[in-house]
Order: sequence, then C-alpha cells, then structure tokens
Amino acid sequence: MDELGVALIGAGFMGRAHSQAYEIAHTGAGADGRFRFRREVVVEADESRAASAAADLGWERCTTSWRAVVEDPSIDIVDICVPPGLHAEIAMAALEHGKHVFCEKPIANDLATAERMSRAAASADAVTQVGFNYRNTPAVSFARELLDGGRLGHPLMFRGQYLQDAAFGADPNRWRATRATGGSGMLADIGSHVIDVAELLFGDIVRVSGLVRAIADDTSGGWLAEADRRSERRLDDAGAWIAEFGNGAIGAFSINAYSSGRNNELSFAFDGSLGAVEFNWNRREEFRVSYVDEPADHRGFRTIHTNDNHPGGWWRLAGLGTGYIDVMAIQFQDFARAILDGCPSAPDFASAARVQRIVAAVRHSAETGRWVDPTNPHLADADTAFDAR
Ligand code: SOE
Repeated sequence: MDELGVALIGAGFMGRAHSQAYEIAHTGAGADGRFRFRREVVVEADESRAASAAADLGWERCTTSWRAVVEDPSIDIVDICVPPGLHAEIAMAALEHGKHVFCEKPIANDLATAERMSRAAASADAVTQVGFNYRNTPAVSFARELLDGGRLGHPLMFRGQYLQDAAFGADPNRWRATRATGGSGMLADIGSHVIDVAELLFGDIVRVSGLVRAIADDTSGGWLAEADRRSERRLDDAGAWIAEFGNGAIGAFSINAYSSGRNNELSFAFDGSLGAVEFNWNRREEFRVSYVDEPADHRGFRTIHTNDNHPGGWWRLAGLGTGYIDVMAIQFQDFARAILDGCPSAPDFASAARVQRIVAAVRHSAETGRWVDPTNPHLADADTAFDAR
C-alpha cells in the first residue's frame, strides 16, 4: 500500500470537509487497498487556529507557513482550501517543488490567473485535480456512462441550475463578497460547478449570452441596478445565461445565492434523442430517466436509486446514501489512483481553467450585452479589466 502524505492549506468549511474525506477515502467502500492518505500537516495563518484544527481533525502537526510545507520532503500532496484569490501563489510554489496539487474551485478569480496555473501544471511533473466534486456523484457518473454509451442518443438540450439560500442573512462583507478578500462571485463559486457538469456531459460550450445581478446592500433587498453594480465594481450573486454546445445542443443555465428554500440545489435535466435524465443534488440518490423506446403505456420518467451497480456507488443497498464527504472521498480516490498510475486526473488545472473561461465569457456577455465565444482571445484581458473590488 502506498502512503501519500498530505498538507492541507486552510481548515475552514472546505478544509474540514476535505479532512474528513481523506479519513474515509482509503477505507471507504470504493477503496481498493492501493493507498492510504497520511494527514501530515494542516496550515492556518493563525497559530491557535492551526493548533485547534490539527487537534480537532487529527492531523499529525500544524504550521502557519504554507511555504514550509510546499518544500517539505515528507509531503506528496498539497491540498489548497483557502479563498480563490490565494490559490495561484500556493499552487505554483507547490508545483515548482514537485508536489501533486489538489485545489478547490474556482481555481482562480480571473481567467488570466487560471491559465497561468494551467500552464504551470502542464510543465510540472505532478498530478493536479480541482474540487468539482459533484461530477463524482454516482448518479452524475451514470448519466455520463449512458450518454457515452449512446443509450440516450444525441444531446439535444441541457438545463442546469445551482440555487442556494446561503446568502440570506450572511455577512455582506464576507470574504466571498469581493475579489479583494479572495472572493470570486457566485458565477465562479457555484456557477463553475454547473458549468463543469454541463461540459462533462454535453461537451464544450462554444458561445454564451447572459445576465448577472448583485444584491443591493440597502434594506430593500432587491437587485442593485446593473449600472450601479458595474460602477461599484461589485461581483455577482446571481446569473442567467443561454449557451450553444459544439455538438449543436443548446442550454439554459441559472445560478442564485438568494434562492429561498433551495438549500444546495445543484440540479440539471437534459434531453437526448433517445431519452432524458433529471438530477437534483438535494435528492442525489435518485436518478430519473425516460427512454423514448418505452412502450406507449409506460411513457414518462422512472426513478432509479443508485447503488454499487452505478459508477462510484459504494453500497449494494440503495438508499443508504452518498453524502457530501463521501463524494469528496470518491474524488480523492480518483486523485490517488492517478498519482499512483502516473496519469492525468480529472478535472485537472486545464479543465478548471476552461471552466474559468466560460465564467469569464458569461461575465463579458453581461457587460457587453452580446454573445461571447469563450475562445475570444481578448477575454482574459476583459476579465481582468473588470477587476471588481
Ligand atoms: C458556496 O456556498 C459553496 O460553499 C461552494 O463554494 C461549494 O463548492 C459547494 O460545494 C457548496 O456551496
């Protein structure tokens, strides 16, 4: 069994989730006995936070210096769980020291930085992976398997959304609110997840047309007027866009951090020429599918509950549940196997930079009111120019 020493940079909400996922990744039902993760060191800027994280989460030691751990010969993996504005410096240093790097999404706050990270990864002798964990949900992997196997025919239409109510009552000055504090806007924070899943299933998006909104700070609670959002250089809290895929399919997307009652609703429905699928993370054990060739008196959707007959499924007994931590553990199992097999993992830095390109394209469309082709060579400059505070 190979032991992989991990350094966790950041022990906030996501770092604590990752820590638990490392604990079960080499013992969980999906493990194959080839590896285990040694939770070696946890990094927090504040010494007392670092010490309590190490004690609470069971890491061997702690430090306040990420620079020390990226040079530490006992570390194989650097796992970056700090705000997106801080990812690049840490990831590039870790890659320079030959570390395998797992980075939370979005990989960066702007396209130019994302592509700089992707280029560094391409020239490094290391495996990279980015935390688009929802693609590892067994139901999503099964949808991909059916599409790749032709069982659903040609992709026709993808309708995806990521709706949350987490922002209601949240601190308007939380780190997510501005780029200056490392925030990326909700288009990059949660929109990146639905873009990753959409392109995983339907292939590359070739043009987008969209709108974004930011919440007004006053007591009205309505949207800030777009002119004011732009003049105040505010990030987005919501967005809606349409898209065309390279295979001719069309798509409609919406994200909103102020969507009452939605909890953590990453959901999609897509239509193929031979069948259709529906998925909602809030009911992630359910996989709803309709086949065109069903008998006429059986038309409609059937609901399948995923189990170990589905890709990444852990349990023979359907309905036992695959949780947020379990899905992260599945992604870490993929990461470990890629490292041991010496092959690229997915989604890697290049994939994440592509997602950032779509985010930038939607933002640019909202700024210009025009359709935007993500391969537009000026997109990175336009994205950096809108350097929201
Ligand atoms: C945003 O609220 C967020 O924490 C995302 O940043 C995570 O990626 C998602 O898994 C849960 O919601």
